[in-house]
Amino acid sequence: MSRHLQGSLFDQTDQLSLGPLDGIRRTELALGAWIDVLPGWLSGSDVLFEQLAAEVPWRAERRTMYDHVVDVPRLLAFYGADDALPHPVLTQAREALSAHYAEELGEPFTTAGLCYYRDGRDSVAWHGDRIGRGAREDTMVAILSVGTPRDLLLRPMHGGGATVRRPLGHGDLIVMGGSCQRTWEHSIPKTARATGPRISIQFRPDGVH
Ligand SMILES: O=C(O)CCC(=O)C(=O)O
Repeated sequence: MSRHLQGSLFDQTDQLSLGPLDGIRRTELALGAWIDVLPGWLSGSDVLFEQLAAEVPWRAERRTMYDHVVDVPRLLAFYGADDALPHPVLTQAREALSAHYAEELGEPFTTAGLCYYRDGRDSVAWHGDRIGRGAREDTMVAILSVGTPRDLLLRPMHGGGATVRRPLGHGDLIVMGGSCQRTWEHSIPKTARATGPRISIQFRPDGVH
């Protein structure tokens, strides 16, 4: 299952470890939305990529688009609040995020959604995480990325603002917060460039999808 991953030149350790979250940098977006970004939060991230690619029970989904049924262009896995995560470092990451944002979020991160982008043809279209409470309430979605960086784009949902672009891979962390899921949307566009595989792990509080 694992596609060829060109490892990071800057992260050559096999030792998986999470850095402190104090260095995370916030960028305020318009309309009460913000993103926090911490490049290289996880060291040894190529090891985690290989393990997740090989061991997670990835699901290929299909969905109806107009009158066609099409493949969802990425592989997926979902871990509910009571499910054991596929690697202990992900449990540590979820605990560290829950502790760091406890006061601001007021509840822990509980679930983990995993997406596997096999190459540049895999993608996710513009959307906000608005199935559930994200449609009505401010919340947070924290995404840890491993493997080859791909651009995450963000834009205001109703237009009128510049698109924000953040390349994410090799252990990078982004947290989307405030009204981000309601007032902004995000995507991972396809790319024609030769691109290696990436896995994203999204931590969300209960009831946010
Ligand atoms: O892969 C990513 O970083 C974004 C994933 C995402 O937006 C989603 O699955 O809702």
